[in-house]
Amino acid sequence: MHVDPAPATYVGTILTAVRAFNQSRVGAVLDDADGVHGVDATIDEVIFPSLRVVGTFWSSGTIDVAHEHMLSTAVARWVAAKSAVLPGPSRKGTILLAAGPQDMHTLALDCLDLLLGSRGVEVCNLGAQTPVASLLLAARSINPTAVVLSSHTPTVASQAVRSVKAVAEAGLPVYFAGSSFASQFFRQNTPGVPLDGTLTEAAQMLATRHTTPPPEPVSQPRDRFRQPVVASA
Ligand code: B12
Repeated sequence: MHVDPAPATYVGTILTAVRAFNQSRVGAVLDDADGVHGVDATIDEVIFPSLRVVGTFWSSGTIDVAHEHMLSTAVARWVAAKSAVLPGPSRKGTILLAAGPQDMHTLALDCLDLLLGSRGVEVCNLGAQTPVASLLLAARSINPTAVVLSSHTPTVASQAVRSVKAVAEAGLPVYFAGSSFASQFFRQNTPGVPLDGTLTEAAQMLATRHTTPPPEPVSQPRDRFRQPVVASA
């Protein structure tokens, strides 16, 4: 009997590929995981755990920063390829995404972008190191239904908090995510709503709360007048 591997199994395979600098293998493993478990689980249960392990190994000196860079590039390529073949948005409302003014960590934002896109949500993703003034400029221009600000570098968290405050002062619903906001000090000084759960939960919540589905197709007039089928004797 064939049993599909659990999502966690792919993490070990990715780590082996990362150690061997086998970038194409990382992409192939993500394709396999996606084929079996779908894009939501691939992001939450394969990509994120792999990033955490590689981040921990890098900070403890077990692997080189080159390994971390290689995994980051492989993930970015995979997410971009998946995003490129999505159909256009079908829901009403645009979600604006941005990293903090000093923050180069964009992978989680790109993954959220993909998960929102796969739900038919229009996204405007400003990416890394978005200055506060530029974030407000984009917000004024597209009038988003919600803004998500991410930051993963606690040393630059105060700048990210400033972005969140500026968006809240502009009267827009604002969410924040990433390890920079783990500290209670920042949480107490940050308006907005934390996204602490999985990316799938965040995408689902943003889609349902801040965007609306396309209108239901109008029922076919022919159906209304269709005669009930009478069984013949
Ligand atoms: C990839 C990576 C990089 C890449 C980023 C590439 C890219 N395009 O994104 C590069 C190489 C550029 C990089 C640079 C740096 N990095 Co780095 N990086 C990482 C790594 C491995 C993954 C980051 C990530 O995407 N995390 C996403 C997930 C995996 O993080 P998480 O905290 O578990 O997420 C949970 C929640 O917070 C939430 N969440 C998190 N993000 C988001 C986003 C959204 C939208 C939502 C809804 C939810 C959500 O979901 C998860 C729960 O289910 C992390 C390791 C780690 N554990 O995060 C280090 C890490 C964040 N980096 C770190 C550091 C120190 C740096 C540098 C300062 C290194 C240096 N000396 O130059 C620079 C900072 C540059 C800058 N100014 O921003 C440290 C931060 C240390 C700390 N906490 O104090 C970490 C934790 C590594 C470590 N273990 O030490 N990094």
